[in-house]
Amino acid sequence: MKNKGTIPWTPSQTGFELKRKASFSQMYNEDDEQGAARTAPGIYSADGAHPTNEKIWKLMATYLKSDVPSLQTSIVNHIEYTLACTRFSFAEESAFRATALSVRDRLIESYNDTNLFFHETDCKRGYYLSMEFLLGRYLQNAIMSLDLEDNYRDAVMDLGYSLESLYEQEADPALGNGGLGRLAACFLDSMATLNLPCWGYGLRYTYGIFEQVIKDGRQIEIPDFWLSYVNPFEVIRPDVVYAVRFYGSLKASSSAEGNDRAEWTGGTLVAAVAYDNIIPGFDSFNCINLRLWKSEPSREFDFDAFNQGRYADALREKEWAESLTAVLYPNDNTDAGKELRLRQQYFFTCASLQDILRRFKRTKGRSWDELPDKICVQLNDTHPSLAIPEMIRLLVDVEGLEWSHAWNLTRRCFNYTNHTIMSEALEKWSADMMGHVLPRHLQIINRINFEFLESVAAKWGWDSPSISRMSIYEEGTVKKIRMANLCVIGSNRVNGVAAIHSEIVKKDVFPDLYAWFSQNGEPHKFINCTNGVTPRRWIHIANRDLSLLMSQWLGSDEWLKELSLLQGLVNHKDNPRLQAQWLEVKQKNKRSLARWVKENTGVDLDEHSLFDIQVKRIHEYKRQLMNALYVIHRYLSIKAMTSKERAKVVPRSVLVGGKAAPGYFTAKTIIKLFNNISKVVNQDKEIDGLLKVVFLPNYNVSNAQVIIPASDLSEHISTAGTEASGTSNMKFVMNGGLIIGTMDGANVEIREECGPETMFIFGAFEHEIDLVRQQVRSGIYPIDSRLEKVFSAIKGGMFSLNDMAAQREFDVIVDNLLRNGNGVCSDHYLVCHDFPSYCDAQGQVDEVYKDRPKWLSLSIQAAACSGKFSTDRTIAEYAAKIWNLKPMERPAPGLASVCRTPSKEALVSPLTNSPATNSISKGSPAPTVGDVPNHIQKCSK
Ligand code: NBG
Repeated sequence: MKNKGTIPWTPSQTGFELKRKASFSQMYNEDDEQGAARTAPGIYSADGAHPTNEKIWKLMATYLKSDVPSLQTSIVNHIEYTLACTRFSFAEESAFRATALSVRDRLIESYNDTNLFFHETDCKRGYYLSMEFLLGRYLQNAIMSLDLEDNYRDAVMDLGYSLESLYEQEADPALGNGGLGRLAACFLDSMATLNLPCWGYGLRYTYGIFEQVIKDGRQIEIPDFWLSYVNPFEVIRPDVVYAVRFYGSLKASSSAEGNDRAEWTGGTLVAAVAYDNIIPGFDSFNCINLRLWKSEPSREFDFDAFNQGRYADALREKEWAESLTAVLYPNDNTDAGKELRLRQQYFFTCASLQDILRRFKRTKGRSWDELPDKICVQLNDTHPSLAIPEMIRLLVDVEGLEWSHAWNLTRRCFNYTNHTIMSEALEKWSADMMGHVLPRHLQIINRINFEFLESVAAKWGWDSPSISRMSIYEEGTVKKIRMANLCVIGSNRVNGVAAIHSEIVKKDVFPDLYAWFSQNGEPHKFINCTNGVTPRRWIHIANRDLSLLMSQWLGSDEWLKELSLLQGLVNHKDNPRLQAQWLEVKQKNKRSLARWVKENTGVDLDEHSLFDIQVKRIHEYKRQLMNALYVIHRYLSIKAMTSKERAKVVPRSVLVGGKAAPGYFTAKTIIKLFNNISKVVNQDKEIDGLLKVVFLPNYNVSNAQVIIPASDLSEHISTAGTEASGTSNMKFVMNGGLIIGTMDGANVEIREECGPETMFIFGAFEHEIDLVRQQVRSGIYPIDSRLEKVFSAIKGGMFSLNDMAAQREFDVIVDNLLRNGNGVCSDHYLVCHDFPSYCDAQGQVDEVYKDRPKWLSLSIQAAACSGKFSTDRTIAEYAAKIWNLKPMERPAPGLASVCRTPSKEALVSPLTNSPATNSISKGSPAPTVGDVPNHIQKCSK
């Protein structure tokens, strides 16, 4: 992401102060040699475990300073002492790494002190378990969050580098597939910013999502070895290691309650090693953690095998262990169903839960009954669902609790978010495979299921048809375990990710479970928490000019923490001055994207054309195909026009990007179709300037930061009821792009918030879909004449580029859309049905775009009303409705002239203002946001 060119408004030049409460640039005193004072261990705790080593104490009594010379010293120190480069000659990549390490130093201090605060106040903790975190680049976000942009810019400039070009050096950590993983990353940002005592847990894949290269119009997958230059931000924890077992055998051991305890022995042990990634809050001194696990062999070599000359055998175990976290499964909204994936999932949940329980047990005198008051765990989709039986295993087999006690505690700790209604994504594991890989877990799942069904049968009878649908097991030739049912039964709350989706979850995905729990004591189990995105990354970093413009008109940048404040812009939406500035920012962003497109595809774009963008994973339900068909229609229409008619056409650049799962043939054909359309259209001199089509390669977070701010129009056109929420729709709107879309996912709520006039809505409604499909099956399915022409153009070879294989694939796609009737609905996603209304909506887009003041007014209105879609709102809802978690803002560090001191009288509890030896009695109030302890003492210099 680059911020090149002129920035329309510079706060400092106009005497405008953007003040942050948590500014690390203020953590030193110009006249003082020292940085701000750090907080003493024991200061918040009930039992006051004070430091004993005064020497260490004194050596580390203050924070690192972050003035320009201090940053420079820090950077060159890392250049020489960490990277072993010479200070006088180092490459830009080394400059990036050294800068990153200097940032990490500062993050570590805050992170340690935040942890100390959480630990000593013994607050309840939230854990977000996700197999995916699509973090995007780290450096800029960290420097921005620490409020050190100016200092770092000056510091590196003086060393001969531009901060922006250092940002470009960073690999994009892409440990996720799409929306679900990016949501998890936005959530972490908001958890830290809201000062919630939360941590994320995930896997440290050696290879993230593949890099997409387009060759001859087709997607080629290149492994993403993102660690080739190491990750300077992570902190390896060789001392935080857990053993994870696979396979093996079971021996029942006796207990008062019978056979509920088991001894699981043998099999293969793998080590899980922790890698910490510090997540800074914005305008807060809190830093939280994303702990990622890497798999390693439990012992390096099998020396016996090695000594007997079986070198390959000796290495096999190592390879086997390391393969666990080697690659992210590149599937989106589909279930891989492979044993390696099951092992990854177990490895992840086993290590995370051991870590969570270890932290819980660290406080002396704990009772297990406190567990649900001290921890809550969010399962990001079913991927971490083995955490439920794993918790029971740890409590029963390791900690010795009775089954019913363990089950009761477990159910109250877990919560499950459903992210999709695609049946192919609802994970089901073969019971045989589970029994082989995780014999104890199969046993535990059996018992959970049996007891649950027994309770249902007691009320509804064993012959109720609901029983088989509610069962965790799906009977059939291969008996399967429905992980989603396990999640619902084993969780306290179940949520969907947009209002419409949460309703579908209740009525279509889990209707029987919903009915059961509603009628049997858990009426509030199923809830909704609409997704969001973080405005820090998606406006302030991705679109700095817009961010500044918003602050300028609102008179403050408070909106970055309270996005609803953007509402204040609505009053100005028709102000010509704001409109002119708004347009200028948009044009500049379009120019940047045009440059990016030229560099990456060679295509020249007209920056004054309407930029129409659809970027997301390629999937039939998202209907990129319908977009392609419309582009062909538009192309054919322009070709058929007289020059007079052409003069009225709004020039368009249609940009489409996204990765297809490597094994998803149809999705890959759609990419090929777009690329062929692009070739044909862009080379056609006759329509030059009126239409351009580009496939944007390798869509990822960094590229999204360039792409999204440049859109005039973005496409969110899934068949109603299929897209759980979508989150890019929110990002586009915040950046002043209007939406063409269906009444699906979060589009529905965006329309509610921003006003129907800001969206171009079309297509069947969710409640109509079943009926339409029924009609299609019975043969009532007229094909629009415009679409017929498009089909004949494709079938006639207009886009084959003489590639017969491609032509056959395109034919199959068209044939499938047309194979309906006689009980068949092959156009499952109803492309043909929605096509005419889609064309009409596109026509309205052109009309509104011609009236530029009107378009700008709508664009400002939409962005101004997007406040609901900040993850700050989403996470505050999770905290209140699901986790029952309170903010725990760590007190602001003292200024340089004060220092921490371990002397008794100085140690005053932040909660009571009384000496810290006072214990925190149960029920004492948690510190509220803004409470600053009175523990900082003046140094007698
Ligand atoms: C995706 C949905 C999106 C949604 C994100 C985040 C999965 C399984 N689901 O619509 O398709 O926005 O989750 O909730 O990736």
